[in-house]
Amino acid sequence: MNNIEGKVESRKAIQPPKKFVKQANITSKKIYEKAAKNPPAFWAEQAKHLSWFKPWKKVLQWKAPYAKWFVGGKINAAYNCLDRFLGTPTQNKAAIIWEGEPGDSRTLTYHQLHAEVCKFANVLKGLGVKKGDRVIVYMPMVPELAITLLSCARIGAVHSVVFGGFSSEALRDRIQDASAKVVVTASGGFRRGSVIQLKKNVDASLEHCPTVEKVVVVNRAMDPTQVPLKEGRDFWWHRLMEDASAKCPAEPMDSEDMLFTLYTSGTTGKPKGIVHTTAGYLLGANLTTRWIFDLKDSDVYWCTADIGWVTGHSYIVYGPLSNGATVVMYEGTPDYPEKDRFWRIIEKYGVTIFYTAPTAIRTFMKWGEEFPKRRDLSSLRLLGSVGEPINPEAWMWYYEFIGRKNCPVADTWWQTETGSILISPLPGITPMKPGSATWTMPGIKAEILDEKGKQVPSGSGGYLVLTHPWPSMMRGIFNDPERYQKQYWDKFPGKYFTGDGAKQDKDGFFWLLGRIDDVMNVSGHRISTMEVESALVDHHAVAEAAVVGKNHDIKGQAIAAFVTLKEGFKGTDGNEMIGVLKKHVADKIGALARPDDIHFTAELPKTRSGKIMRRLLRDIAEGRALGDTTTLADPSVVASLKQKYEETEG
Ligand code: 7RM
Repeated sequence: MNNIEGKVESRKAIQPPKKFVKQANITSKKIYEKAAKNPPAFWAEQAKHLSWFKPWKKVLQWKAPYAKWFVGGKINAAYNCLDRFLGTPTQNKAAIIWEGEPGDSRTLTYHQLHAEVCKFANVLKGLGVKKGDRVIVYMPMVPELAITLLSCARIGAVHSVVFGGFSSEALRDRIQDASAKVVVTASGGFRRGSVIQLKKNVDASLEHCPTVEKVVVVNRAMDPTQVPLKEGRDFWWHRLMEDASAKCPAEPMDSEDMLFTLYTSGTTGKPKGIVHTTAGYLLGANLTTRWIFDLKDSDVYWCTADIGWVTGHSYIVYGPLSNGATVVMYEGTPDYPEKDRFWRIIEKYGVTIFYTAPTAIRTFMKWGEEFPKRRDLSSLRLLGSVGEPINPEAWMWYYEFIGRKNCPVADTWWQTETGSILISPLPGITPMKPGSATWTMPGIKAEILDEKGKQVPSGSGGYLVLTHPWPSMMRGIFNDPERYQKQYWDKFPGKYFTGDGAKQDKDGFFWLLGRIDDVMNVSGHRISTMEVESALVDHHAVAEAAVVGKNHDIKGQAIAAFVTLKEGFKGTDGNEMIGVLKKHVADKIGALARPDDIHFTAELPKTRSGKIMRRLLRDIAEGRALGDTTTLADPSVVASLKQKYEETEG
């Protein structure tokens, strides 16, 4: 865990700007008390903001670890994002303002988005997709991606988005786990001016995925004549859309019907498919977007995440669209063609709400203020942060240079598993402490426990747990109920274990301390040490590997690998084996998992029972004095490793 004790808590809280408070959606702290008194009644009242085909009979049915919310209700997520705005003034408002990396752009009104979604829903039906079938989505950030999600939701198909930066092998594993019937992809996607060939990766995966019957390909970033389509299996998106009808009623779904799965890293090498269901998830996304981002009809809202991650699901698609908001969607990176691209986009579209990640903010800090200063950012009125703890320096920089001290900063804590934000300021009422995600949302109850399950005193670190069910909580791991139980519910029976460390200060503010398990957080991406280790030992030269996350100024954590090679292979620091292994990991998982450092060692430090002591490797990687080594089988191993490390790193 990072230690941010002391210094931070002594800072004075920053009050939200007066001008903001005056116009905020939520202006009274009473909402917390009201929700705490009877959470199900609170959620039931909030659920009335959604459009239902049939009201629920029972708000909550809870038998840990399984919750059912709004039992007996019928609802459709796509209907809530589209149809309910037809015939209202929102119909002709921009739903999505899309900007492509090369500078092309496209705007879809709610009316137009509805038509596109209906058409693609009919296309999916025509390809044989039925309610409950899984559709894998492997796409760049183009409007068709959002259209695909909503089309699945419309007909009750389960979407499972795989981030476009993942390799064909990672894609294959996810397609297989989901036993998907259809894959929706694009020929290619832009990344800093070069092209990533997504369809080519799909072709490689599908050699091992017999369940996939059809592939739909959006024409993007490549010469279409250079993209081979397999007869009978692969189809161009635009061809299928030509003949599709724009009439497709939304399927009334049970509240607890599956809406999507999304794969995320856990403590073992195998990614898990987090399951979310329709009504509870939609309520969480809808309510948190309206309250935390203080949405008004006139806002232009931009969340910079990729829809390949849960942040994009909840805060680009379902949350803002179910509120009738105008969403900016951007395909590229912040530094292409220049380091002011984000600020240009804010100026160009008059963005009012901006939601990004600490790793991006630290990068902007490094680039310097001159880039944001070049552009007019005066339209901004609210800032958000997500993905990892934001260090107070980055918070202050964001507040000062992007928000011009006029915008509250919402540091939002949540997880793929929680579906929506659970800890965050409500910007009109919550005082802010830079580095703290502040308070739990109304209706959410969290505790910080020690190893024995006892609550720790304020100011002490411990395990963050959630003690009561909430509507957007995960409903399980796809096809793996045992792992669900073991991972989240066994450590503290009856309570949801987040995997994060936290402490609460005397004013009740939460300070998140990072993961306490073997999950790394690299630039806001979750990667398990085991996943990278499996990729390394998969290489024929590697005998054994241990991976740790080490502190990194920009990325939060960087990946350091300690590798033992097989007899006959030579690894010296600086030799070509380092590059070979880094590339191997990038090919196996994706560029996001490429190790920053690889250290060769004849042996890894292990306990007498044979467990690799990662704690000591972390000490070495971060250049600290070694912690307790008394349980090691052979203390000389780690001592020589440390000495070698100090010699090479200077
Ligand atoms: C939304 C998302 C979840 C993990 C979570 C934390 C870390 C996310 C914050 C944060 C401190 C924050 N989903 N995390 N947001 N830590 N402050 N505001 O990131 O499933 O990909 O990751 O990310 O460790 O457990 S995720």
